[in-house]
Amino acid sequence: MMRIETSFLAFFFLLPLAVADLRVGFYSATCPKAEQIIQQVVQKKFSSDRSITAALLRMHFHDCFVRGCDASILIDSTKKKASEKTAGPNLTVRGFEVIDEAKKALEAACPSTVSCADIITLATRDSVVLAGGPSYNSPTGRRDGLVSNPNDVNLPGPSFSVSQALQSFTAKGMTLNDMVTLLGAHTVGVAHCSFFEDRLSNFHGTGSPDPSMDPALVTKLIKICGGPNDPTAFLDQNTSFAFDNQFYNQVNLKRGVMQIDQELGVDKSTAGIVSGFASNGGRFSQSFATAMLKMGSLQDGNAGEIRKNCRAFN
Ligand code: HEM
Ligand SMILES: *[C@@H]1O[C@H](CO)[C@@H](O)[C@H](O)[C@H]1NC(C)=O
Ligand SMILES: CC(=O)N[C@H]1CO[C@H](CO)[C@@H](O)[C@@H]1O
Repeated sequence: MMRIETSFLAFFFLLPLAVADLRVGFYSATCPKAEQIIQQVVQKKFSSDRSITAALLRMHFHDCFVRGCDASILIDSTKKKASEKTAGPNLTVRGFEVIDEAKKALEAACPSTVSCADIITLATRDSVVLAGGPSYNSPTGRRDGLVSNPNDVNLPGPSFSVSQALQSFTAKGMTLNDMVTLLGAHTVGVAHCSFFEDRLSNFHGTGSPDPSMDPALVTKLIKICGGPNDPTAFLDQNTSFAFDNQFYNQVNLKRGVMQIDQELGVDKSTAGIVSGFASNGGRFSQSFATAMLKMGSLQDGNAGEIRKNCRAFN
């Protein structure tokens, strides 16, 4: 009895202090048009550049996996202090201008009310719908973090095995199924050759390409990567701009571009999940919405602020 009461008290009093209270419609009284304003900015951007879906998905992932979803990824470095943006894996995160545009419109409508962390979350959600992905209600009420440190950035790499990658996900309370599902975001977007070139020839010192890649894809990618300035290739070689389950179908055809993607089809622990999603797009959509909500709820426990400018602390 004593123990139950103690843990009940701990739950009741410590939890609300530790994490922001996320709920659907957090801004319905304080900024009723917030979600609509964000959706309109994303829609406008999408109509001229469909690659914004990929940009925002990756930004959201990188934000949430470093200190929780707190917009730490948006902070610009200053002469005095480097931010997360200067860490290696940031290199090619993009889409910052869309967040800026939404923030500007929101500050005009309801100053100092809507967090940059919620803008990333909602803009990502909306961009996925525009690309044909699932629509879901997203809880809001995140606060913007007060720290952005390149040394905190410890993200999985493109040549990781399934078990290596899984360690970063389980460290965040996410499961193998969550990881395979979220990697389905690689159904849109591109990767620079430097992230997969090791697979195209002399893979692991063998003198040959990665045997788990379709030889026709090897030939195609060698051609693409022969260009100057680290070119890019689509992660989903079939429906590159559609948010669908084709990524998994491509993996089953040995057409995963990055090693981690193809590993999902090779590893015994994940191959079945890949086949399930490849054959059932509805199941993938549903699983994706659930996993995105889970990723979007990652918090590091510090209250934070509502930034006026997403690129700088107040
Ligand atoms: C084991 C986990 C993951 C690894 C190792 C990984 C690695 C990478 C790498 C190396 C790139 C290429 C970046 C570039 O060349 O610019 C990339 C792109 C991308 N990633 Fe991941 N990723 C992982 C998980 C995720 C998750 C969880 C999401 C979102 C839910 C995501 C969404 C994306 C998207 C959409 C792109 C394309 C970005 C663009 O077109 O600009 N990734 N990823
Ligand atoms: C490409 O995607 C379409 C639409 O989902 C699908 O019907 C087709 O089988 C796919 N083609 C290949 C070669 O995977
Ligand atoms: C957008 C951005 O700030 N990218 C930075 C990523 O990190 C490299 C160095 O590690 C910087 O040169 C980029 O400016």
